[in-house]
Amino acid sequence: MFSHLVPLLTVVLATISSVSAVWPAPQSYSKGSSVLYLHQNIKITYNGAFLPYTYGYTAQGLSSKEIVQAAVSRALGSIFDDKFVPWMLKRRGELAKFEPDVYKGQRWLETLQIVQTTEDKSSAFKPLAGEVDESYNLTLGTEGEVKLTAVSAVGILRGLETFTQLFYQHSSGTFWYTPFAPVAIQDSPRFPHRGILFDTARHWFSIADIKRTIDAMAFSKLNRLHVHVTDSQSWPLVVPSLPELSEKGAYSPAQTYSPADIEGLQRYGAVRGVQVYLEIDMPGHIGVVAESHPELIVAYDAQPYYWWCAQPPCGAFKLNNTAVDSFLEKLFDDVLPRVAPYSAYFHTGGDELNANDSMLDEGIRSNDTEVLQPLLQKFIDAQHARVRKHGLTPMIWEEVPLHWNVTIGKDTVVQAWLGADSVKMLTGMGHKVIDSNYNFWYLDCGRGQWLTFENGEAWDEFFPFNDWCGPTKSWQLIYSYDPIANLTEEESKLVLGGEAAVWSETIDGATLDGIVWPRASVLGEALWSGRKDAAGQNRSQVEAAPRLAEFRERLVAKGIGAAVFWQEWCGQADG
Ligand code: CP6
Repeated sequence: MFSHLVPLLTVVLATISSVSAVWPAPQSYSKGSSVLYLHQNIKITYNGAFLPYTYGYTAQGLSSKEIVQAAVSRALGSIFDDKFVPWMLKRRGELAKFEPDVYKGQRWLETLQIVQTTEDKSSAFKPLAGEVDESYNLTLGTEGEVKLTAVSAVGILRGLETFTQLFYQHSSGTFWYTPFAPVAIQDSPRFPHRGILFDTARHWFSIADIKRTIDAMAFSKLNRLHVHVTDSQSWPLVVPSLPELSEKGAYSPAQTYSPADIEGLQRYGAVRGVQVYLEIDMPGHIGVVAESHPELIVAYDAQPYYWWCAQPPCGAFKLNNTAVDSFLEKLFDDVLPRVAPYSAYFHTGGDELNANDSMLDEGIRSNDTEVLQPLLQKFIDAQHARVRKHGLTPMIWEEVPLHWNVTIGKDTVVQAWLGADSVKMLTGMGHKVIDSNYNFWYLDCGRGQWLTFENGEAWDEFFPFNDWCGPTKSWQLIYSYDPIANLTEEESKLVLGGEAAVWSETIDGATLDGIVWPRASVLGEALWSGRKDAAGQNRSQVEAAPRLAEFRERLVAKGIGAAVFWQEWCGQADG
């Protein structure tokens, strides 16, 4: 019955012994079969000068040198501390065939020469898409000479992540080696915006959870963490000039983010080449503000919820209201200057606004889109003017221009989620776009998010699957999606990249890692390497699978609880 699977399995097994599991795949990669051992006191030079490093060193400022220094400390730490033995070759005695004989002709890698060819601009650690060149060249000669060259410090960070993936710990315990010398890698990202959307409103996540996520992102060459920090369910963001928002709106006093927490996360990301930026979703998805400012919100308690919003509780800002406007002036004047030193962007939401909400607004009393459109236009214009005034670039969900016909600036980045047609339309209109196609890149799907009921009565018989967007998006499905597949060259240029969505209705800190990893790393390869290989062919999941399996083991070695995606047997060496 399963005989059709046999050829496929054979192909998978045949590729494994030659794996060198760099993930995401570099644009160009050649390797040999000579062994080089990594010296534990390896000397590092940075632009010709000796670069001291200590394990656990963290950058204090944001100078290029400190950032490179900290990245070197982390890279060597992960090689020497993660204790990563090549798992797929150690099964059933295969390790002996793969591992070098430590008593024969050792060549040592004693110096790593790092060269950065241009000075970083002041915006280097909070870049707009395309503002920082992340490319790098990495060569390891057979005599142990190693050179990493990049245009920017962030490029050096990317190259160091690749460097760590070339090494294994020897099973004897005291040697670290690469069996792939000589190595020549030239690498650069296909898309500048490679992110994760992280919802901290449906569930609150600890700072440790978010930092661990940033670690795994940097390892996967993902570079944007979009924090969807508020929604109708909770307001964890402490705003000093409006303390009642989190006092009344957080799930508990402990489940909040202080300004210092946010700044700490932004700095943690910045030194790893991951920009952390915030979204405060409005005018919908903001019901929780009614806990402290009921006069600004409509439909918070409206029933049944599905007449007013996509998921309970509802709640939207009144669209044409001076009190709302002064509130937002105060909110933005507090939040935006705090995040601006570390973000280029601020996302003002705009998704899933339900026209019925304004029927409950005593100043409007209408759900006629002809009436609402100019009011929404004015609302968006005002918020985006505030974002720009504080030196940030606005981001927004696709419904604002596509569903509501609101005109937005050409600087604004539009986040699409409803499908490839939206990307086509938006780029056709000349907008910059990031793609979060929910049919492929929503990591929360397929988890029974919904309790379908009315008046206390369950609809179990009608909706036993209880999903908005199930089934679960497999890594293969995530891998298969090409955000530019049906676009013209002109349109493709406007696609800055994409984000995997981690909506957190059914995710908390205890289950986070296994839901996000390694699937977000698969998005990492789709956006860093691109869907197509150098020959213009779609990348093969058969080639990717063993590499991803090794990458997943490296994530686990770093303390990330990444999910398993095939049985152990599949990773065995042939022969
Ligand atoms: N929350 C917010 C959500 C979703 C969106 N916005 C969402 C909608 C549909 C699916 C999954 C998530 N939970 N604020 C849409 C962008 Cl299938």
